[in-house]
Amino acid sequence: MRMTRYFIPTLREIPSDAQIVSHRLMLRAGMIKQAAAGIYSWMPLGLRVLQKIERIVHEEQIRAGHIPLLMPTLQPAGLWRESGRYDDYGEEMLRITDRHQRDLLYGPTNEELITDIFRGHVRSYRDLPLTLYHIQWKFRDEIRPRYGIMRGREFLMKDGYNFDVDKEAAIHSYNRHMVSYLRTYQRMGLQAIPMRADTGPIGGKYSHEFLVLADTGESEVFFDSAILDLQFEGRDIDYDSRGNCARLVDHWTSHYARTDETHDQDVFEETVPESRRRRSKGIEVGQIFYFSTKYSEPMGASVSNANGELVNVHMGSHGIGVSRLVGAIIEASHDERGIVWPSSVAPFQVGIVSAATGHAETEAVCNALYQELTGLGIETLYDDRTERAGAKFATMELIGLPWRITVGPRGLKTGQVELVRRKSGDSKQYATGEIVAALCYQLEAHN
Ligand code: 5CA
Repeated sequence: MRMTRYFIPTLREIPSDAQIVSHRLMLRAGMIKQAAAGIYSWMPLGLRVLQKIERIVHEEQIRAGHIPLLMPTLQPAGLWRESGRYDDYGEEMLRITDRHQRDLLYGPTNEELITDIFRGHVRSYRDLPLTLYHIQWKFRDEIRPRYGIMRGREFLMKDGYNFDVDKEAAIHSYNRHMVSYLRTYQRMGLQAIPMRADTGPIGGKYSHEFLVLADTGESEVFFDSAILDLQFEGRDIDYDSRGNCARLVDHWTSHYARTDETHDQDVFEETVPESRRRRSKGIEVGQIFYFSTKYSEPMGASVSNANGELVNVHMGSHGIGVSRLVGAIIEASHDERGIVWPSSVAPFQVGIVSAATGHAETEAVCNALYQELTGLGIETLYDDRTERAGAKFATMELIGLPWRITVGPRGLKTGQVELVRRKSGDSKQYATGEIVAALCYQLEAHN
C-alpha cells in the first residue's frame, strides 16, 4: 500500500479523555474513531489488525473441530422470554421495537438463538458432539463504556456453543475450549492466564476467565507467580482425546489463579508460599462456561441418547473479546514511541521509508522494492509522502510495523539500504540486491 493512496488519519494531539495507553495510541495511529459513547468506526489500519485477530481465532477454532456459522445481530425477544433472561438481563440489553410493534433486541450474546437453531434440527446423540461458533458484533449498554474499544458498548466477540449428550462430554468440550484459547492468545504474543471466575448473567457452575496482566486492566486478580513460568507444551494437540485435553487443563489450572469475584484469601495463604503470592490487575480477553442444561431445559433442546431416552443436551458457551484484544495487545506491547505489533497481528509486515523525497535514485529504489515485496505477497506500507524523513520515521514507529526499510542517498552511495526491527531498534545495512532475501529470512525467523 502506498501511503499517499491510503487513509491513516493520525492525530498529533493526544485526546484528553483517552486515559489508557492503548486508547491513546489507537487514536493517534488513526485506527479508530469514536461515533458515539462506546461505539467506534474502525479505520483502515485498525480494521486490518481486527481482521488478523479474527483470522487467528477462526484458525484455532476450526483446528479444535468447531464449526463457524453467522447469526444476526438483532434477535427476537420471544426466545429470551423462553429462557427467562429477557427480564433478568436488565438495562445492559438494548431493546428495540420494529414497525409492527414486535420486540427485538441487539444481541449481547447468543445462547438462546443457537439453542433455537439446535432444537430445530438435531434429534440424536449420534449428531453430537457439536460446537458452533461465530464472530459477530454484540451490544451491551454498559453503564460506563471506557478505555476506547476495551470496554465498548458495541464490540466484536467470538462466541461458541457446545452441545453434548452428557456432563463428561461437555467437560471435554470445556477443556478443548480452554486449550484452544490458550493457543489462540499465544499466537497473538499474549500470555493469558486462565483464572477461576464467577458465572454472572450467563450462569452455570464452571467458568474460567482468561486474563492478560496489565496495570490498566479492570479486573483485580490473585495468583501464584509459578503460573508465569508455565510453557505451552501442546503444539500437537489431539483435540479428540479427552485425556490429552484434560492433562493440559490440569497443567494450566493447578496453580492458584482467581479474579476478585472468586478469590478466597484463606485458601490463597494456605496454598501459595508468601514469596509467590501476587496481586495484580488484568484485562479479561475471554471467558468459558459450562452451564449444563440451563438453556436446553426451558427451551426444550433434547436428543435421544444411546439407550433411546430423551435427554436435555449439556451446553457451555465460550467467548473471546476480539475487538478488546486489539487494545490488550497494545497494552502488552508498546513503548514510548508507539505500538510494537507482534508480526502475527501487524497491519503490515514492513514499512518502506524514503529518507529523501524527490531524490530520483532513492525513489526509484523505493519503488522497485515496493513492487518486489508486494509481488511476493509481503504486506508492505510504502511511505511515499512528501514529508520530512523525521516525520515519516515517527509515523512508522507510532503505527508499529515490525520492520522498516529506510532508503536514502547516503546509503545508496555504497549501494546500501537499512533494515530496522521495531521491537529492538536493531538496524543493519544490506546491499540493495540482498535486502529482500534478508527481510524474508527475518520474517520467517520471527514469525
Ligand atoms: N456468552 C458468553 C460466552 S460466548 C459471554 O458472553 N461471555 S462474556 O460475557 O464473558 O464475554 C466474552 C468476552 O467478550 C469477554 O471475556 C471480553 O473479552 C469481551 N467483552 C465483554 N464485554 C465487552 C465490552 N463491553 N467491550 C469489549 N469486549 C467485551
